[in-house]
Amino acid sequence: QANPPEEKIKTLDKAGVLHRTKTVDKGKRLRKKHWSASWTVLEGGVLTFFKDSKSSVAAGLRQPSKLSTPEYTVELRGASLTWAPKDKSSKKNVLELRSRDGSEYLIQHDSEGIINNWHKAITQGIQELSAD
Ligand code: I3S
Repeated sequence: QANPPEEKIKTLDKAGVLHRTKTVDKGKRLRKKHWSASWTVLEGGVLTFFKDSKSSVAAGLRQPSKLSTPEYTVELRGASLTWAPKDKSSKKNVLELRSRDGSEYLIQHDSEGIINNWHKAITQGIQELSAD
């Protein structure tokens, strides 16, 4: 059966484990990068990075409401996503997400296929929101 529109918005778009680090906090560049592997969820125009990967993955797959507190939530409305320039990281397959509030995040996965899928999904999320 068809879901009412308000429920459709909350449909899970994508979830998985990504490496990520925050580089700018509301316009203020952070001194050090702290990369960590984190369970990441794209849902309803919001990208959420959870604190750690392992416990969150197990809990989140069983019962999403039991997920640990998010470490960062990024509103995709007004955000932009690009491939990170080489000077931002020596790692391969790095995306740079800039949020409307002037924060920046690097997102990375060793698999080109996986990072390409995230690139598509986040870009689509941003476009859907700006179409409103
Ligand atoms: O921009 P940086 O300083 O080259 O970033 C690296 C550091 O965050 C480093 O931490 P330590 O300074 O504690 O070693 C990380 O381990 C590296 O991964 C960071 O560089 P990459 O190029 O991997 O983003």
